[in-house]
Amino acid sequence: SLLAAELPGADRRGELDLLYQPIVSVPDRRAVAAEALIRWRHPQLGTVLPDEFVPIAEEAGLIAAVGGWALHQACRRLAAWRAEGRDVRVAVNVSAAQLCQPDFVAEVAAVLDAHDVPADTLIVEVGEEDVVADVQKSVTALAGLRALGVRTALDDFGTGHTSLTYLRRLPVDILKADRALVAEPTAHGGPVAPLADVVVRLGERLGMTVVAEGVETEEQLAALVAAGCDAAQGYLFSRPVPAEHAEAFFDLYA
Ligand code: G
Ligand code: G
Ligand code: MN
Ligand code: NA
Repeated sequence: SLLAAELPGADRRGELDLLYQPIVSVPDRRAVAAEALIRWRHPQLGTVLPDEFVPIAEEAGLIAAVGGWALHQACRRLAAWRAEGRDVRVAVNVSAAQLCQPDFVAEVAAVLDAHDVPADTLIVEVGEEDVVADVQKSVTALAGLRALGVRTALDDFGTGHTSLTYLRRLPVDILKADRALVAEPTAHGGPVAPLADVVVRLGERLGMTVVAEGVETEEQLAALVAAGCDAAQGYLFSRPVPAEHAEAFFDLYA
């Protein structure tokens, strides 16, 4: 395809970009992290979204290059924000092909070192469906990241095929409840959406922090707070925005 032919070198041509979406603790609504979301600014086609080009990158064997660019760029931004005294963490999305490369954990260690950022300020997100693709390799890589001090997150949770016994084995610190769960109607018009409520309790019982994705309304937020959710992300707080706009969400240390 045209995209597959043009993706090589998109990083060098300056066509890749990262937007950031704040993740806020609730109910206090304090921004605690920013998720980095990649965009390809194609000179003719305009903005190409990751759902379209990440699978192409994976098929063309380019995911290590694209993912490596995103990891570097996100850590550079994280280092700059922390140098300004901002109390922030950054979450990076990683696909299965990238996570399961034998040198991935070493690459993360090298990038953290190069930008001199504390490991516990980086969050690596991997999709539930990505983990299922190779559970053993994923567990090994996630455990390796954790051994570095990096935080790990299971993305899009509740829509894929992770069994509860697998979930128990996964070395993840954070459960990101997919926006489909958040959008579920509340029961009998009451305050609690049943599926989101169950995911919050599940995370609690497994000792994982729960982040609700795709929060768009105050009603959804209220239901999540009632359930005891730790953090939330979504258009209610902010769309994904350029770094210079995202930084305003983060407090400077006193
Ligand atoms: O930004 P948007 O909501 O359109 O993201 C859509 C999907 O693309 C999400 O599932 C997200 O995890 C994924 N994604 C965003 N940025 C990256 C990235 O840098 N690398 C990988 N592998 N996936 C990404
Ligand atoms: O799969 P992942 O969670 O990494 O991707 C996040 C995707 O969800 C991005 O494409 C982002 O643009 C999108 N997103 C973020 N917040 C909201 C929201 O409140 N509503 C909807 N519909 N999409 C959102
Ligand atoms: Mn994500
Ligand atoms: Na998600």
